[in-house]
Amino acid sequence: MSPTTTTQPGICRICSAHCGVLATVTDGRLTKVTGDPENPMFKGYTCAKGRALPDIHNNPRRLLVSQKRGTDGTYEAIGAERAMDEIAVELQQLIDEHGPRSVAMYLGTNGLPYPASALMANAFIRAIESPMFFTANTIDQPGKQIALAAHGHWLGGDVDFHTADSWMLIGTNPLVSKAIGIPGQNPGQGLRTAITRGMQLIVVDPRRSQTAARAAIHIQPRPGEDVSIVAGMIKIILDEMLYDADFVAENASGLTELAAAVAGFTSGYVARRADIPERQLIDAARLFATHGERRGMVNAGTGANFAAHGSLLEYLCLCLTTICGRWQRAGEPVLRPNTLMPAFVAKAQPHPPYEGWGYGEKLRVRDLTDTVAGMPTAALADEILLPGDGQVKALICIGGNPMAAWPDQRKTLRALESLDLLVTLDTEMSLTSRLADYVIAPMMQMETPAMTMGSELIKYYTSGTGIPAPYGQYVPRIVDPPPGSDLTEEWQFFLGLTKRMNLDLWFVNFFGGGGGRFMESPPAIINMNGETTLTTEEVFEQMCAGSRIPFDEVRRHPHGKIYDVDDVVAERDADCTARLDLANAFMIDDLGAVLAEDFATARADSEYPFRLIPRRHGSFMNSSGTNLPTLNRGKAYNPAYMHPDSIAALGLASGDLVTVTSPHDGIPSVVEADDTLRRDVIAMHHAFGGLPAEDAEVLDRGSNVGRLVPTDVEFDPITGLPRQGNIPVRVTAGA
Ligand SMILES: Nc1nc2c(c(=O)[nH]1)N[C@H]1C(S)=C(S)[C@@H](COP(=O)(O)OP(=O)(O)OC[C@H]3O[C@@H](n4cnc5c(=O)[nH]c(N)nc54)[C@H](O)[C@@H]3O)O[C@H]1N2
Ligand SMILES: Nc1nc2c(c(=O)[nH]1)N[C@H]1C(S)=C(S)[C@@H](COP(=O)(O)OP(=O)(O)OC[C@H]3O[C@@H](n4cnc5c(=O)[nH]c(N)nc54)[C@H](O)[C@@H]3O)O[C@H]1N2
Ligand code: SF4
Ligand SMILES: [Mo]
Repeated sequence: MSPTTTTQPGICRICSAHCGVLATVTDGRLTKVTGDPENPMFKGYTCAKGRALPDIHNNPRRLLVSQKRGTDGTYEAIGAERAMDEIAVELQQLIDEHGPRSVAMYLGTNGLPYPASALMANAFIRAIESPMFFTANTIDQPGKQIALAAHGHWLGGDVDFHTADSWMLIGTNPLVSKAIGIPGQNPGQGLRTAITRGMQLIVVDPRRSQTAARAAIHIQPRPGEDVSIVAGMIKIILDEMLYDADFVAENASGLTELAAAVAGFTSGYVARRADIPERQLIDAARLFATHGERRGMVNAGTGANFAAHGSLLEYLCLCLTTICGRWQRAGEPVLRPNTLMPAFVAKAQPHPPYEGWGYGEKLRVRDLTDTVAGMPTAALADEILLPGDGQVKALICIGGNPMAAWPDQRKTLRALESLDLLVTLDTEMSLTSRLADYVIAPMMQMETPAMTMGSELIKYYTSGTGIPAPYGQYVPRIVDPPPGSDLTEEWQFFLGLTKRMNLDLWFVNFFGGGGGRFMESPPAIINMNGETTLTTEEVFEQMCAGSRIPFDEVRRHPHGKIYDVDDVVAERDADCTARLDLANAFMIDDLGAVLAEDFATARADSEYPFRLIPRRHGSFMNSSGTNLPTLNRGKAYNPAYMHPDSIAALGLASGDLVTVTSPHDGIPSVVEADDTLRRDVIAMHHAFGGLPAEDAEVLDRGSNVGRLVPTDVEFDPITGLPRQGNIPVRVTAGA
């Protein structure tokens, strides 16, 4: 019999680009994923991760049935419904005995592909009235939302990269990460076109990254000096009167205080501190402020955010953008009008600053609180370990991998092992699943209906993200779950618990983090009580109620469509008095603290002569996919990349086993020559490695960078984000 083959449009949601793809199913198996030339937004573009979706689906390590841990530590299969019965009983017991705060939830990066899952998980935790809802956001770049709260937003939205004259990227490599700045929809092509058009790119990165290699100016500083660099650029732009005085007079307050606060960051001082040519800093400031029609923005990424003072860095990026007047103005097109989310009126005016932290649930450690960025994930292990009222006893992890990705791996291990109940929803026996009482096996990307709402929503978290067009796509399930499997859609797991626990379940139709504060129409509340026969498509319909383009219309265009939304930014309201704040008291204080740092002594620490910085792997999304031979090409570890001269100076050779030691802990690794790095820097991909006892398997698993990071030594006092980058380390021979 000849095989039956169908090919139809799908959406890859491994990263926030949400590429429209073509998925081929042969005899009930996903066999091929390629770009979709008929997709008007992506025009056939995909990356290696998207094209590996068949291997990801058919991965022999994939869980096809949920697992339950026995008393001897081994796992056996359990039906999803049965697992829900047991988990509901255990959760109820914990809540009765210890209160709702004893149950916590953690949503990781694989919440993104399944918009109904994040929403329903959040609805569940609210239904049990636990405040302990955590996401990966607070170990990512929570300073972005903190900065927006402190500075205020521009209601006209972002400037378009595709028409900009200059752009500055700090500690981000969007050609690989597709995360920010250069729109993630074929960023290589987008950047090429922009440069041909005459756009001048400035990149600040201790590594000559793929993006930095294309820059007009690549500043290659010591890691962790981004605050000084941006403060120095602001000073030059103010001193030389290159800023947009009219825009500032009308829309901002605090210019005098900002000028005073950056006064100490002279170009000579910044050059010495960051170890960069003074001339380059001046050139970069002038270029950014004056090139062409003076359009373009500045965005920072994980590299810059992890190196301490992330909230301040993000705040200064907003200040630089604002003093140069780099926001979309009245009469210009709205860059990211919603499609599957509600229409809104973009206006050329500020939304004033608002309270961003210090409210809501208090953590029992480090004076941390809930914030606009969410609860501080770096403190969740402490909340599990610390006895007493409010102690967390149960954790539900959705599409996240704490053992691979949280800071302080040993502490995380102690915490997870001490839980009364650990449940993961994961496609495989991840490092975290291996400690879980129950592992719920979910359906995967092409087995579930999909839509692009997530790629619209992301713009509310920070500027420089999201699909820059009125684009939308919906696709139904493309392939059935494998024969013999017992898989659940994640949102149904939460609905299942809710029913068993007799809870009132309602959800807001999109899940907006801090950004929800400046959406025009409040999210609709949908009551899910008594729903028993709902499909994912129906949940999506509810989520899209009130969308700018009706869900039905989007559904009619399986290859995705860019809609003819002819929206321009409206004039400011006559009575608008709101102002963007250039001198938030916390931020100005923190800038003073940076200036007061004794940077020379900190650097002269001969015990830890290198600084370890993060970088993303082109083939993997964090810990996902690292065990797939098609993606890892036989190298399943994360090397310690070093400049060849530095390797030689240590008497080592590329490929040697080494130990990388920070003041907190040590990990094994393998050195690999990389001449794109500064000589005083080591770069490693995070989220690799096994459990601490498995260090000998470094060549098969890599090693865990998070183990080098303490959570309670240097951390952002608002978000709890520890210093996950610019980590002082030494490298010694032998693992
Ligand atoms: N030292 C250091 N630490 C870091 C970082 C760093 O650069 N350096 N980066 C930080 C950042 S930015 C982030 S976002 C976090 C990431 O933190 P996490 O989100 O916690 O980590 P991931 O590795 O992305 O976890 C993804 C999990 O989802 C599972 N998975 C894969 N596909 C699916 C699916 O379809 N459904 C479900 N349910 N699960 C699936 C994978 O098996 C894996 O266990 O880590 C942070 N930690
Ligand atoms: N292929 C792939 N794509 C991904 C991911 C992935 O794992 N793989 N992860 C996704 C996630 S969860 C996120 S949060 C985003 C992250 O997206 P990005 O923030 O763009 O992450 P990277 O690509 O690692 O780029 C960070 C850059 O910062 C530089 N850097 C390190 N330290 C410093 C410093 O102190 N100062 C400065 N100026 N630069 C520094 C590094 O050299 C690196 O080039 O990517 C997303 N996309
Ligand atoms: S860029 Fe992101 S969404 Fe597009 S194919 Fe690659 S992983 Fe998938
Ligand atoms: Mo992230």
